[in-house]
Amino acid sequence: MSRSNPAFRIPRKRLAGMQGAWTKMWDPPAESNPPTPELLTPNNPVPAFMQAQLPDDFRMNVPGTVERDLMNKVVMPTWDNQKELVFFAFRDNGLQSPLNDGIWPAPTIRVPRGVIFHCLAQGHGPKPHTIHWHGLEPTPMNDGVGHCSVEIGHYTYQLQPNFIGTYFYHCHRNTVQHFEFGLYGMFLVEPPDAFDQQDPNLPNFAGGYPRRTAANLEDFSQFSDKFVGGDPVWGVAGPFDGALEDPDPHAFTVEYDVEALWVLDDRDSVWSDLASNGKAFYPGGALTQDGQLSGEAVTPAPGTDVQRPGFDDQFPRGFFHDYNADYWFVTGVPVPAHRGETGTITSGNIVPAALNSGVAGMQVDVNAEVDQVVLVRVLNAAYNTIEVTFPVDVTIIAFDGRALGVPPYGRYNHAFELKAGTAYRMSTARRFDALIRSSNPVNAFAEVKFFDTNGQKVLDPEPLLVTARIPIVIS
Ligand SMILES: [Cu+2]
Repeated sequence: MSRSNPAFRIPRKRLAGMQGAWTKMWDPPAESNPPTPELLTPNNPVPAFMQAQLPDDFRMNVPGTVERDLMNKVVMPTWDNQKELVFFAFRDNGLQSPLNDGIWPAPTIRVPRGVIFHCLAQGHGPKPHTIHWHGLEPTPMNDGVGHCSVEIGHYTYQLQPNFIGTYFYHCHRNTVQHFEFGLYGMFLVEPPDAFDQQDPNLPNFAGGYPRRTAANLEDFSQFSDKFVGGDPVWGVAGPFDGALEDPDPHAFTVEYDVEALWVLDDRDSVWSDLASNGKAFYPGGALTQDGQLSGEAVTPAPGTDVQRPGFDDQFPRGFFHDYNADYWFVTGVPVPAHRGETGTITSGNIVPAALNSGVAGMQVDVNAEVDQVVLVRVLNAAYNTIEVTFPVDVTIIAFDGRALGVPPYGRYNHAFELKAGTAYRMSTARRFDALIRSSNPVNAFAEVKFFDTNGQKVLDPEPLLVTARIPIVIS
């Protein structure tokens, strides 16, 4: 297919005269509710789509704008009822009760490539916080890295997602604490027309499946009926008249029937126990001579302005190296295992449409039909290294939000087959997208091995802590 609707073009700005917008910003905004530089009118169709499709569950408060409230406390009993874990959850302010009571991981943001995306971030509790759009390309003020903080209050983030793929968003202040406590969610960039069709009688109903994601599957004949190619040099040596990618919105994409989200995370319940004592974490808590937490502010060096967050933080010495995971999760579903054990997550987990930008049917454990195309999106949200092993051959189509073999970076990489039983190892915050298409029934488990990376010496083996099993049923 080919489409040349000019609306699918992404207008690009010239850098001349715009250097300031691309210069790293080293100081946070001085005021608590800073204005968004160069604020445009958002044209993200998803909030209106959600309101139309989910009138009982979702209300759009600001036109075209996604909302995220930070620091909503969620307390979740562990699977063995031995502990209670505290989460610093994001909340979608448009969600109606009971879904707005606190969700972890946060509701998944889906957005078409190329739209002007706005997110109104608001906070509770001690400031400051940010939202960092991990792997995306906002301007510095909108990037949400530590020194560009949103003082709690509100700020409208503005960005334009340019590449179809799997990303996530997270608070980037005191990151090891705030990320570890669950201030994150997924951010999925879809083809430009992913939310255009709103007729539920049509097969590409915007709230269901099949959907499409970026891939180059020219060398994989098993996907030939689902794959659309494109101009391999677009944006590289080919036309570059203001469009970053081929004007065909489906160029270098593959259609998939089933989508599964694996957000792989670990928690240290002792960190959770200390959550009520903010000074145990940030800022100012200190170790006394006998190694106890004093709760007192560290005496600043002479002339030091201790009011500059991000510059003068004084963490208890070594505290954030003391991480001993004892609970594990797959997309919020507990892994019923203690250290040294193997646990299988429950079957039949479906992400509600209201927590997935109105798209119904996203799975955790995989339940598909023979010959269907299954897309598995995987994020390592643990504070440790993990290994993922599939029971069937899979095709790896993307790393870290960039589709392999797809312009403009496609010259340097390509999709590849990962054979059944081959471990795929990944560090914190990394993502990959895998396709499964089996012509035979499957009733097996993917395995996720969670390791203890912290404190390792170079070349020392990382102890295996727990193995999680994720059911994969293809019938
Ligand atoms: Cu935070």
